[in-house]
Amino acid sequence: MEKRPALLIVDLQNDFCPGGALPVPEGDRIVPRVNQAIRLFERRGLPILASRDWHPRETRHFKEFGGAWPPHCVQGTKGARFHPGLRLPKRTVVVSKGMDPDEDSYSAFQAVTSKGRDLESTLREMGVGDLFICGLATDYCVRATSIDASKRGFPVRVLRDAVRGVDLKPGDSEGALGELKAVGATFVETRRLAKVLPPPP
Ligand code: VGL
Ligand code: ZN
Repeated sequence: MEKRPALLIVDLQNDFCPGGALPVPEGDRIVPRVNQAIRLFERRGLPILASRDWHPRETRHFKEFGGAWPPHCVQGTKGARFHPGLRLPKRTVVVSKGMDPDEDSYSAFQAVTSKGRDLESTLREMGVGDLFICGLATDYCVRATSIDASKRGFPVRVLRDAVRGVDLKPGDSEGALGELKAVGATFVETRRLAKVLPPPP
């Protein structure tokens, strides 16, 4: 069967947006673009997936327990919810990661569905080829997810205007985009997305 493209929205959660616990500068600005991408995939009946950072209260991922980050995206909290402006269709496949208190888990390929299924087997079962990736943060989860996707044979297309980075060190996001290019990822602007997707039925 012909492979079909899918949209993967990475960690577009309250805590990664301005006002949240680990805000990505302008993280919320991408919401209208992501919604635009969702509409295009929805109209074509193409798979839509959303990952979420989903931590226990105590994890070595947090500063308090030896990690790098302030507490964020704690399971069941408001900060862990998807941004309220995000228009996820009911059929969206949500995958969660970061539940292991001993691991950082930046990649959505370390995430599982509500039934405990991993992302890779979920994508294969849906017949996914190209993976269109958007969301937060460019220099962490978007980076790790895109590198893993490439390694596993999914051609990666980053929605260039629908990602934002933390930039703990200035230039981290630009560096990450360079790395992604080096592993074969390509970039597309949301307004050009309709041109690179198969036409709607
Ligand atoms: C992320 C920092 C800490 C991410 C998750 O999803 O990019 N970044 N935890
Ligand atoms: Zn995290």
